[in-house]
Amino acid sequence: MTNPLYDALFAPHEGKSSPFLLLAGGSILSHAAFLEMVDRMANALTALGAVPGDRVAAHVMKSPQALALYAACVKSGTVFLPLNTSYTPRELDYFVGDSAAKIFVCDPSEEAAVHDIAMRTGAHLTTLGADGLGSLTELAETQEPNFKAQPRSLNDLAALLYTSGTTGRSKGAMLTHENLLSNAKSLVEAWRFTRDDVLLHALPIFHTHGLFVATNVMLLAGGAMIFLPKFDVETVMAQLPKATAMMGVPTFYTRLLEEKQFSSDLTTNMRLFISGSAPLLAETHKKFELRTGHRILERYGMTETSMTTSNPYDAERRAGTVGFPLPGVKIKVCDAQTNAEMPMGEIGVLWVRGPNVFKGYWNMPEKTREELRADGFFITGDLCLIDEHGYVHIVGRGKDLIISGGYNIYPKEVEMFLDSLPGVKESAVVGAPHPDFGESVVAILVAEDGARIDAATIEAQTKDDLAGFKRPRHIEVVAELPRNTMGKVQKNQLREQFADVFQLAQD
Ligand code: MCA
Ligand code: AMP
Repeated sequence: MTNPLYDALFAPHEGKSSPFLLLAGGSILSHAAFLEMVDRMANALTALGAVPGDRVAAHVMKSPQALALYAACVKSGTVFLPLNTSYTPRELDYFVGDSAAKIFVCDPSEEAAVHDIAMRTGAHLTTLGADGLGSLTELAETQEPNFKAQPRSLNDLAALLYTSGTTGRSKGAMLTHENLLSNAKSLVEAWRFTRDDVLLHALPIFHTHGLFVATNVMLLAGGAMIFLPKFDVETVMAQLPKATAMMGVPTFYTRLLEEKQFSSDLTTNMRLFISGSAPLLAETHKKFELRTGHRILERYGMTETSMTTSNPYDAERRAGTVGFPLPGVKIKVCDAQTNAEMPMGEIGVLWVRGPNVFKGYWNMPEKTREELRADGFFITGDLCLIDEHGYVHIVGRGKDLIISGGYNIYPKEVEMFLDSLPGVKESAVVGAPHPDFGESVVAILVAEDGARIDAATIEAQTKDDLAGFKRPRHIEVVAELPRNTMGKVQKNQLREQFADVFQLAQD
């Protein structure tokens, strides 16, 4: 038996001195050196008691060692569970507990704050910092630099990625070796990646975009990555001339366009700019082409499905569309109420089927049945239409979701937190257009009878418990929320009412 992901993504590079990670400060980590790190790390995980199938939760900053941890999970047959670095201990508690993680890797600075979580859930706590140091790497350094890849089947889990849900409770999407491998293969081909490519990697590695779309594609193609800790516009501009491709969320592109010095002189070596995770405004697409001569290639996907559609590499990349289904992926557009397939050109909910579609939600069979049908189609909740040329347009969301700078926020989760604060009777959370993040969070609150609440106090109360990107950036206290005759809060009315708050704040 083999290990499908390891065999395809990592094994071909064993012993190769080819560059893999080009790091800030100029040092280069070869494929061979990276794989040696992976073997030591896999031995360390085993020494800590992890066996194939166990979940390894990672709340760690981006570093070569953090990437090696992902690879070590693949090689040891354990299930990698990456967690957004901005999650607070309150949020981490749920993920570590729900997944019954065997190992919980955290940043050394938060060890004391999450100690109780590990005690309560029975996870073994170990540390890894942004500098690559911590108790996990200390243990890894004492281990042998060889580890035999553990046998796995295509249907075995490789990763568990939590995505928030409309009910306010996050769902763990179970991703198999086949899901990740089939998608990486499609993308390498669709986007023509080869070993000559150098990808500018400024995305976080705890989500599908930076981890699977970017990293798996580069591993399969055999190229190198300029591996930056985060998106910093100055650094990105300085590194662009050395890169051939970049993947980013729309905020990357709008931030680059805001820089006067950003010009085609910096992009002559580039062959491809890719955007996804949130809608790229047609206006940004056009401005980018005017400035650089490059037409950004927009694609569309989800944690549950990895990538499903992409604009073409060779044919026309159409602004405001996400292109065509990838090879092997079947899509259809269905009526939200009847599930009947819609005629071409009409708006409905996008359904997806293919080897890329996940196995279901961890420990949530009912939720899985609701969204992943017996015939293999996954109901994305995104509203789209397919035009007469076959291009898919994402025109909205059937789900109550805000996407801020590429991060998803489910209003229900924030509302549940706000409702629990002293003096708050109820709340409604909506997204409003934001010049930098695309969309951002607005909270509208009603005080309990006789209580006084104000925006500043509420804001302060969100600091310790809500990840930064989820925190409302505008808070309004009102006498009552608008409701329809059925008593349902009229979110569309609130969205309209607060549509300008971030624009006005900028003027
Ligand atoms: C950071 N902050 C944010 C965001 N990011 N607030 C709202 N939305 C955000 N996205 C807040 C922090 O909490 C902090 O707040 C302040 O901004 C500065 O933090 P910093 O880390 O310096 O922020 P930044 O460097 O400006 O980050 C913005 C960013 C980053 C570069 C756009 O968010 C980013 O890299 N986003 C990529 C997300 C991504 O990879 N998504 C893929 C999901 P305070 O000052 O109050 O503390 S996968 C997916 O969606 C599917 C599968 C797909 O199709 O790809
Ligand atoms: P996540 O659950 O974090 O994987 O985010 C997936 C969601 O991001 C999708 O359901 C879409 O709503 C959105 N998304 C991803 N790519 C695009 C895109 N190119 N255009 C519009 N929305 C997108």
